[in-house]
Amino acid sequence: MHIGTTLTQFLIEEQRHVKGATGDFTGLLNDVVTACKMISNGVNHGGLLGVLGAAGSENVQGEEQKKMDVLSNEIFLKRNEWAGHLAAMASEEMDEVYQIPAGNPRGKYLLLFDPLDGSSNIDVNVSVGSIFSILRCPGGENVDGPTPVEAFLQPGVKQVCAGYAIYGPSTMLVLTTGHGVNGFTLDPNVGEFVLTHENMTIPADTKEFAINMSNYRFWEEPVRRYVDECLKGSAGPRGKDFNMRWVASMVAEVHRILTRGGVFMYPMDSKLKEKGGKLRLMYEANPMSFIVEQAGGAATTGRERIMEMQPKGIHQRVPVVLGSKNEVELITRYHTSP
Ligand code: AHM
Ligand code: MG
Repeated sequence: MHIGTTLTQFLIEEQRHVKGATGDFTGLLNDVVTACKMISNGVNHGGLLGVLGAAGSENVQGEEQKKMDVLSNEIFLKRNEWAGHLAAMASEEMDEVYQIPAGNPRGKYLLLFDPLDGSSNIDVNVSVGSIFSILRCPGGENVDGPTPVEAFLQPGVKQVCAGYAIYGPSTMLVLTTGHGVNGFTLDPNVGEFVLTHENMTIPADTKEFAINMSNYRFWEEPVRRYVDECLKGSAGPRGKDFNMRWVASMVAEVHRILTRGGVFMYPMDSKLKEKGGKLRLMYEANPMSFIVEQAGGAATTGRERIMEMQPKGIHQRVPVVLGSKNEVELITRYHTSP
């Protein structure tokens, strides 16, 4: 593969290396990619299309939904329900599992997504993104009746593919199928994603961290210790000066880390105890962990590897520490053997 390869070409080439591949997975990814292009178009036109602002509803998590949240969710469902690649879908924006409508063929995969992550940023014209994860459905397309929620409750190590689209100054799609991470940029004149970032890797060391500092007083001791040490700079135990960033858009944060290294944390804190954390295991933490690990980084809750967790529910939340390997290992050590 070379710089300039289109995403369609890339997927077909990948499929050629898989013995007995039916083209189902390639077809599914094509539909996911089309959904991302359509959302990108909506996000880019923003106020011109009247899609900014609140929708006047709440999602299953009790969060205010933006018009673009609702629209993006609809786009993901409609693009992916018809082709026969999926047994069911699950979305951060929907309470229940979404069943493939009667009359449409069923397939062997499960699609999970956060249709518009970081959507609180959309009205202020800051980068947002879509995150997705693909699993195999146990029993495949031969399950009778509705696909049960239990089918989705697989640890992150079982993911077949994970990716995100970032709607920033340019729209990019970043993808892993377990053989490294590749980034594609949307050429708006042609309407195709083109390979621009081959084999993305995260350096093991960094001098940059990302955390919502306003939660300092709610954090647990290991996180305070880590951040305090970073803030002490070259005079402190870390012996180097650190820089801090917080976009409040996980996709933008992970993208920065894939580009130049760093560590991102949304740790456990005293006001999140009951919920289990801020970010969702199935739609945010698992797909981003898969991408980060495939790029040579690490991802834990502070205590355990995220991708090995046995999910208890589709909307489960978890603490997240991910990015440059040595930094994530240090933070995890502070939690596990203080
Ligand atoms: P969302 O899925 O409702 O958009 O929430 C997830 C977002 C992440 O993208 C981001 O890292 C975090 O929430 C920002 O949280 P905060 O508002 O505390 O800065
Ligand atoms: Mg989200």
